[in-house]
Order: sequence, then C-alpha cells, then structure tokens
Amino acid sequence: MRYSLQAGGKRLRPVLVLAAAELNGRPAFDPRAAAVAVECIHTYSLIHDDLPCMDNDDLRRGRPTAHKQFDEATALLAGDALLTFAFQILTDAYIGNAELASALVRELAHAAGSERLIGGQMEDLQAEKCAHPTADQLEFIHLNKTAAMIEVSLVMGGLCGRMRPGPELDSLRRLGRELGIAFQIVDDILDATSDTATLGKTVGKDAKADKTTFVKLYGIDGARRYAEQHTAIALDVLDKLAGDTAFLHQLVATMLERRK
Ligand code: GRG
Repeated sequence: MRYSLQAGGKRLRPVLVLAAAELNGRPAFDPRAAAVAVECIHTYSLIHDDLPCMDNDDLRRGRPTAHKQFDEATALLAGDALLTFAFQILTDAYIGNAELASALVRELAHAAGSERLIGGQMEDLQAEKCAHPTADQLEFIHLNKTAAMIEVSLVMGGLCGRMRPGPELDSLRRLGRELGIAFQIVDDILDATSDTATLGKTVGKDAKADKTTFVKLYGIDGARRYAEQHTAIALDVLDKLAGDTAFLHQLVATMLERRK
C-alpha cells in the first residue's frame, strides 16, 4: 500500500478535492481526509489495472508495478486494502458530522462502483473483444473509468465546502466530466507520442494492441482538437461558478499541456 501510494503521481484528484473545497474561501470542513481517500481509490485502481489479468504492465509512476516489486497476491491485497481504507478514512475523519460523512461515502462508493469506475473497466475489457468499438462506446468507457474519479473529487471538495445538492454541485459534476474526457484524450495522445522515461509507465501499448483510443479514432491532431473542445466547455462551466475559480481555471487549462 505504501509502496504504490508513495511512488507519487500527479495527485490531480486530491488537488481537485482541495481546490473545490476552497472555491468559496476557507472550507467549512477540512478536506484533506477526503483528498487522501480519493487518492487511495485511484492508486488501488492503478495497482489492479496493472495486474497480468488486466493490462499486464511492468512500470507505474516510474517504478516496477506492485506485482513486479512484490507478487500478484500482494498487489491484489494492497489494492483491496486501499479500497477499503478509503472508506475507513472518511468515516474516521468525518465522524463528527454524520451528514457530511454519509454524503462523502455515498459519492465515492457510486464513483468507484459497478456503474462507474469498475463498470467502465469492464466495458473496456469487453471492447477489446469487439472488432470496431464505436466513438460512443469509447466515450462511455472513459466517462466512467476516467471521468468518474475526477468528477467525484470535485464533488467531495464541494461537499467539504458546504455545497448542497443543487446547481453548484451539478456544475462541479459537469466540470469533472468534461475535464475527465479531456484528461483521457491527452492520456491517449501521450501514449502515442511520449516516452516511457517521461511518463513513468510503458508507452505505445495501445497502438501495439491495436486498441481503440481517441488517437486511433481521430488521429493526433483530431484528438488534440477534441481535447481542446472538452477543455473549453469545462472552463466555461467553471467560469460561471461563484467564488474564486482562478486556481481551478489554471489547473484545467494546464492539463491540456501536461507532459506526463
Ligand atoms: C477492480 C480488478 C479491478 C480493477 C480496477 C477500474 C480499474 C481497475 C482501473 C482503472 C484505472 C485506470 C487505468 C484508469 C484510467 C485513468 C487514468 C488515465 C489513470 C492515470 O491517472 P494519472 O495520470 O496517474 O493521474 P498518476 O500516476 O499521475 O496519479
């Protein structure tokens, strides 16, 4: 658990939790536990995604993957434990506010469950058996596999900032969806154009496996334009939100230019 969590990574999701929590000034509730919980789920999903029965990867965050460093059983259990630990963190940290704790647990459970993160992963596995997955299928996979965790990070931050269900939280969800798809498109572009040393994970796997990606469907330039379109919508949604959106604006725009 420590090996994979402490390997680093961009920490995008926890930063989104903190940034959303601070949109309306000093947050009502400390968002740091929520931020760590999201990163635990994200790290678990990477450990399991790298397993031989999934993507079978040797390198992650610049280090051997957990099953390479230890063994498959240890990697499986580390992932399971991080998944469970996320909910332990939330219930322990927010025990003094049952309404907030249950809202955070509910959001995270939905995002990480069979209808979002795991559902997206399952669809991804099914699509590999399909000769020509469609653009709609690809969008569905990444709305769930990638965007769900980005979306829930913003929503959990909003909840820590005392946002209630309604237009503000709905805007954060929409922002997360658009940013999530843009993030995945850039991920596909980097897989096709970057190198293993820079990314800290094996590149070129999608093309080698002839996997349907945004790059395969639209080409590098087309994918880039598509990422720009989603980013523009994300920024538009963000700019209509009340509060100090400057940091999130810069973060969302920067994700389009990321190199890893
Ligand atoms: C339940 C068996 C089982 C597996 C779960 C859901 C799942 C497997 C895997 C999905 C994980 C995955 C690869 C999602 C794609 C999203 C993505 C581009 C992840 C990489 O995120 P970054 O670039 O990573 O933010 P860092 O390392 O920077 O945190």
